[in-house]
Amino acid sequence: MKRRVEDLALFGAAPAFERKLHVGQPNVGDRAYFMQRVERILDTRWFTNHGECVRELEAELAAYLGVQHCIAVCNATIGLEIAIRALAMQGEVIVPSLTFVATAHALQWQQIAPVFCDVDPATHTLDPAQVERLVTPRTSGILAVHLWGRPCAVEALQEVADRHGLQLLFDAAHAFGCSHRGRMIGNFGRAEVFSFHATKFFNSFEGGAITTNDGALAQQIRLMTNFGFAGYDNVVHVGTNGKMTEVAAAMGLASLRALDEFVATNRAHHHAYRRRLERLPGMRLLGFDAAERNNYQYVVVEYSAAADGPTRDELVELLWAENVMARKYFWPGCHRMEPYRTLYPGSGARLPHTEAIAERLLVLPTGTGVDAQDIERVCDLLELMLREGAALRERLGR
Ligand code: T4K
Repeated sequence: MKRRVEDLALFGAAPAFERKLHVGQPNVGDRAYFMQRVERILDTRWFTNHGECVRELEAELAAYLGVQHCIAVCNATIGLEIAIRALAMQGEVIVPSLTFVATAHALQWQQIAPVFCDVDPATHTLDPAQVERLVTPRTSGILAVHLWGRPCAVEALQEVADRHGLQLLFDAAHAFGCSHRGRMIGNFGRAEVFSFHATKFFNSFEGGAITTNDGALAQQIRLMTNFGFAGYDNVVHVGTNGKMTEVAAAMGLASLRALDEFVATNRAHHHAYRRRLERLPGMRLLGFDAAERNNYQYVVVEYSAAADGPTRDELVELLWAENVMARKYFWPGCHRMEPYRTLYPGSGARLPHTEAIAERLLVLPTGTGVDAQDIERVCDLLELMLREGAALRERLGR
C-alpha cells in the first residue's frame, strides 16, 4: 500500500524524528578507558607539550598506518599550514575547489594562491590531466584531497609532480583508515594530513596528525609544531603552536580502541542506504572500492532531480523540517566563497564538473549516533519526497 505524505507527518504535525540526526555527530570510543586516562592526566598534572598520551597516540597511529613518522597536531587546518610551510610551498599551489574551505584557507593564510582545479566526475578527486594544464612557472606544489575518504589518483599526481618538480601534499582529513592499492593512506606524497575533528568518525575532540616517511621532514615539522624548540630555551626554527593536548590524545586513544566498531557500523549503514537508495530515481550513492580498506564515514548521494521532482535544495529543506540535518557538502565550492570569489574571479570557467557536482550533492547522517531503523525512516522520507514532489512543493508555498 502506498504511504501518503500525512503518514510521515511531513509539515504540520511533529517532525519524523524527535531528535536531530546530524551529519558528523561524534562517535564516542571506549568511555571507561578515556575516563581512566583523564584521571591520570589530572593526577600527574601533565596536560600538554608532547606528554604520555600524545606519545602513545603517535606511536599507535604510526603502527596502524604503517608509516614511519606521525606528528599529532591540534587540528588539521594548522597541520596543513605547517606541512605547506615545511615543504616551502609558495606562489601558486594547485588544489581542488570541491573540498572543505580549510584546504584553500591553509594556503591563502600564507599568501599562497590556491589555483582551483576541476575534479574527475567519477571520483570527485583532482583530475591529473587538468592539474598538468594549470602548472605555471609560479607553481610550487599540488595539494590534493582524498575526498570522502576515496583515494586520489595518487600515482598519476605523483608523476605530474615529479615531472614539474612540484611538492605533493595530501589533505587526508577524510581518509583515516582507508587504503590505496593495499597501502594505508598516510604514506603518499611528501606528507599527508589527517583530521580528528569531532565530526570525523575517528575523533580526538579537535585534532589531527601529519604523517610522512621522510625523517628530515618529520623532524622539521615536529619543531614547527612546538615554536621551533629543540629543548628548553633552545629555539632552532621558526614555529607555531600546533600541539595536541593530552586530553585530546586520550580521546584519540579511546577512539582507536573502538575503531573497528566504528567502521563496521558505518559499513552496515552504507549498505543499508544502498539497498534503499538504488531503487530511487535520480539518486546515486557514491561507492567505495571493496578491495580496499574504507571508513565509510560519508554517505554521499549525487541527486539529479526529475523535471517535476523536488530540487536538491528543496530535499534538504524538507529533510531539515523532519530533523534530518542532511548537508550540501561542499557546496558551492571554495572558488565561489570569499575571499576566493573576489580574488580569483575567473576560476569557475574551468570548473564545470565541480560546479555541476556541487549542485547535486546530498550527504546523509551515519555513524554510531543513528541505527538501522533511523536509516530506514530517512529512506522512507526520501522515497515519499520524490514521489510526492509536486504536492510537497505546494506545501512549501512554491
Ligand atoms: N580538510 C578537509 C577536506 C576537511 O573536511 C576538513 C574539516 C579540514 C581539512 C580541516 O580539519 P579540522 O581543522 O577541522 O581538523 C565540519 C567540521 O567542523 C570540519 O572539521 C570538517 N572538515 C567538515 C567536513 O565538517 P561544518 O561546518 O559542517 O559543521 P560543524 O563542525 O558545526 O558540525 C556539523 C554538525 O555536526 C553540526 O551541525 C552538529 C554536529 N555536531 C558537531 C559537533 C562539533 C555534533 O553533533 N557534535 C559536535 O561536537 O564542518
